Amino acid sequence: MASRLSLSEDAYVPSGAQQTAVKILIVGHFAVGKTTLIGSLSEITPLSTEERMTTLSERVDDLKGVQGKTTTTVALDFGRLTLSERVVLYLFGSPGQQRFVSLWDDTARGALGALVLVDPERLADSFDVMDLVESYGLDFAVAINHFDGSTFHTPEEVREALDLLPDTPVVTIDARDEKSSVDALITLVRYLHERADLEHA
Ligand SMILES: Nc1nc2c(ncn2[C@@H]2O[C@H](COP(=O)(O)OP(=O)(O)OP(=O)(O)O)[C@@H](O)[C@H]2O)c(=O)[nH]1
Ligand SMILES: [Mg+2]
Repeated sequence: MASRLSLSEDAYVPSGAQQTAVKILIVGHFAVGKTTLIGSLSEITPLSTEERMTTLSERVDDLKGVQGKTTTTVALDFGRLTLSERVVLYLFGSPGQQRFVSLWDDTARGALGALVLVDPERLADSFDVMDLVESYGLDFAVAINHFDGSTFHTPEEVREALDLLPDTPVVTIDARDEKSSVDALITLVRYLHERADLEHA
C-alpha cells in the first residue's frame, strides 16, 4: 500500500522499528463526528454499530443542535489506517453517550492514546470525556470538528476554554475530509512519540 504520510515519519517512529500496530481511541461527546471520522479515513470497511434512535431515547440523548441525527453508535466503531510501511493505526471509536461509559474499560485497554473530538459550539460537553480519558491515563490530542454554519473558534480559544495543558496538541478538522482527519492522527501519533521519548529519557 502506498504511504499516506504527509510528515516525515522520522518525526514519530523510533529508528530501527519494525511495523508497529498502534491502538488509538477516537472519543468525544454525543454526535461530535467520531463515526464520520473513522469512516472518512479507514482503509478497511469500518465496523460500525449504529442503531436508530427512537423516541424512547429522547429523554436521555441530548439532541440539542443535532436534530437531523437518526442513529447513534451503541458499541464501537473500528477502522484501520496505515500511516507508513512501519506504522498501522487501529482506531476504536467509543460511543459518546454517558449510558455506554461502561464499555470504556474494554475499549481503552492497550490504547496508546486518544483523539478527542470536540464541537466548538458544545465545548462544555467535552469535559466528561476528557475526564474519562485522563482517568485511564491516556495522552490525548484535541481535534476541533467544525460543522457548517458553526462559529469559528481558533485552537487557542478552544485550548483556553477547555483548560488544556500548553503542550496538548489542538488541531482543526472536518471529520468528513480524509486528509484533515489523517493529519489529526499524525499530530497525535507524533505527540505520543514525543511523550514516550520523555518518559524514557
Ligand atoms: N457539516 C458537518 N457535519 C458533520 C461533520 N462531522 C459529522 N457530521 C455529521 O454530524 C452527524 C453526527 O456524526 P456522527 O459521526 O454520527 O457522530 P458520532 O460522534 O459518531 O455520534 P454518536 O456515536 O451518536 O455519539 C452526522 O450526520 C454527520 O454526517 C462535519 O465536520 N461537518
Ligand atoms: Mg458514532
